[in-house]
Amino acid sequence: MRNRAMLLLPVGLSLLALASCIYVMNLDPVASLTALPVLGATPLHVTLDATASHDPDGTIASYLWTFGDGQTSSESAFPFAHDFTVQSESETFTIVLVVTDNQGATDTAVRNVTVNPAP
Ligand SMILES: [Ca+2]
Repeated sequence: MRNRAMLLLPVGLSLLALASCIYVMNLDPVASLTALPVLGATPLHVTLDATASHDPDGTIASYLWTFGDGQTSSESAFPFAHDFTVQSESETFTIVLVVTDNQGATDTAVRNVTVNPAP
């Protein structure tokens, strides 16, 4: 009887550890963005698309875009456009997309867009 208890204890502890592992396990989402075009004259009308973003074990709960020009957006993944403008000098803007999955994990994708002054 005592031998059986000593055998079952580690098995029980292992199962408990495994269960808690599965409970907290969350695969990170994958952020993916396309920006077109990435080079052009001001005002540059850039189409942004994050539909390739996904979460392997859940869903993407939110999207946060930072355009590098002081503006942000929480648009969904569906394609939308953002206008980039410069004055007299060329400028490169860094677009950052942060996706958050349904369990709070995040991933980031980055693209640069260069805008030249009007010819
Ligand atoms: Ca996940």
